[in-house]
Amino acid sequence: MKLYSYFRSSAAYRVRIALNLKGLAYDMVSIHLTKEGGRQSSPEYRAINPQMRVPSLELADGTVLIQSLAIINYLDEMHPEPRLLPPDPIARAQARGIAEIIACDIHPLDNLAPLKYLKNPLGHDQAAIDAWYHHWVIEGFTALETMIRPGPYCFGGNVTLADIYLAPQMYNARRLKVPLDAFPKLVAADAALAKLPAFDQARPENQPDAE
Ligand SMILES: N[C@@H](CCC(=O)N[C@@H](CS)C(=O)NCC(=O)O)C(=O)O
Repeated sequence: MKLYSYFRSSAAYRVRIALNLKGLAYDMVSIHLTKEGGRQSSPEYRAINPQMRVPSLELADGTVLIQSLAIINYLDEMHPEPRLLPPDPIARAQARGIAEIIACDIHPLDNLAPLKYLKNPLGHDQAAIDAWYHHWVIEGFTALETMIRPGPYCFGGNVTLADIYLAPQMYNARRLKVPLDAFPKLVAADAALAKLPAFDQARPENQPDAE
């Protein structure tokens, strides 16, 4: 398998964690998201992923999957162990709910493309863009803080989809200097996850394209 990734992309980071948890080997192709105006916009990459975003996962037969949640669900269906969703339907829905708050309600507002759009054409300065970023992370994290039950991960002693989404979003929040004092449960779960090799190896600074 070939993963089109970028070291700082939190969506690619999620897929790297899932691949590591499943023990699946892959080749990594780095798509630099800012050099030359963003290489995700090149015609070559557009032919691979029409949305021009990372991650994309190319399977052995050349099929390309896009969107981290779809990719992770595919990996979980094809390689059920270790399972990424709790067996109990209620716990499963709760784990998915956490992943979706991050995937659907935090990350899309704070992603590269909308932040660039706030700057140009909308004309906002960096302080306003940073305030926007912090606002949506803090709003989402405030909900997540009441929802997780660290023990030590988001839902007890087994890593779930919720953890795969939490760790990259915490990395992003730290990088953009969002204060995390109000989120001790999220910080504790993230610290426990950081000790797992699958999470550590997926960290941006441990990627071959890290800068
Ligand atoms: N919902 C998508 C998000 C993919 C995405 O937006 N990736 C970002 C990096 S985290 C990207 O490639 N951005 C490029 C751009 O905005 O031009 C997923 O979960 O895979």
